[in-house]
Amino acid sequence: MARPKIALIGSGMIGGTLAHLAALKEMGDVVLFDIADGIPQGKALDIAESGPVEGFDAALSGTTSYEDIAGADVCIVTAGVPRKPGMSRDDLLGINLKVMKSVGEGIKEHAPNAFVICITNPLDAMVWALREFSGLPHNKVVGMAGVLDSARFRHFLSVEFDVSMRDVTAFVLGGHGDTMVPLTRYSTVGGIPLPDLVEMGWTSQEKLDAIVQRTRDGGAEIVGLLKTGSAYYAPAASAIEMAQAYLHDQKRLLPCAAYVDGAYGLDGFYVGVPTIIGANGIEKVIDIKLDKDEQAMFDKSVDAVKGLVEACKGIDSSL
Ligand code: TXD
Repeated sequence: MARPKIALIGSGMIGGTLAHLAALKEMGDVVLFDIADGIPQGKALDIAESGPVEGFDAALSGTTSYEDIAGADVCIVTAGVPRKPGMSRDDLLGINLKVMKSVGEGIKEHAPNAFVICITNPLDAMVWALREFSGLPHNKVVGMAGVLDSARFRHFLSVEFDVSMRDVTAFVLGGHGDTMVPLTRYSTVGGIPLPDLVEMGWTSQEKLDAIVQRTRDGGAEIVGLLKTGSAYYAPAASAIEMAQAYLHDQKRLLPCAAYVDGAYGLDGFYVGVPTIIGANGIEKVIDIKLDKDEQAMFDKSVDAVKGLVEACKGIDSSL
């Protein structure tokens, strides 16, 4: 059987890291696409030349032509401009909306059967726009944010509790932004919910609140340190986990920016929710019960995303 084909639209910091991880994990053959001629070709060749050392057989190529993504099984979209210090995700809206239009049209024409994972910010609005421009089924177009946000939450928790991060699970809902909703009630260490751990005296409410806030600010913290761009190792690893869930029909329960129609009282809207990812893309949206405070935070987050989607419609009248 032929190897799966993975098209990476955008070959910048995350795109290059995605290509490297996909090759190391032997997920399939990788095509790097970018409008900056030379970058995708150079990164593809550099990673391919690590193959003999690492011992992988994946074929890698770089291109500036959409024809080369033909028949891709998975497309991961990072094309656009990343956030610079002092710039909010929303500032990126106008620039990246235009990028989503060209990417959506390229995917529609050349890879209409692909599972498409959008990473470009502002995430929840961009994944919505990409779906609109590509016309692909909603279950095949999804945004990556929740896996990254909960990975950050898990990392901070594992350091606070001094336990392996393998034993920490975390749940993050809502939009990828300052209004994201880390759910402490559904986050656990070895199956013990975080509020119980506070009661047991393993940590304090103040410390837990600080970790929740640090999770919300996780992207900005990295931007502030790097100064010349945003995070790329953890974002790439997170999207790879989603791609693998699809390619291997793993039925993973992962938080993603998915199209929600019916659940959470929403009618046809992209926002971060727990989903099942398998061979049919987003196979299910898990509608969990929220208490009053959580619902209020979720509503606030949904409103923030709604504002962005309306702004997109104001910029591009075809939406
Ligand atoms: O959780 C998340 N979703 C995120 C999102 C976490 C971290 C970063 N996140 C966002 O991902 C970030 O705000 C950006 O919007 C994207 C990509 O971040 P990256 O760090 O990879 O940005 P780069 O290095 O600038 O790469 C972007 C590439 C660059 O090579 C451009 O030449 C290319 O995109 N680009 C295009 N490619 C194809 N087509 C078009 N139109 C295009 N425009 C720019």
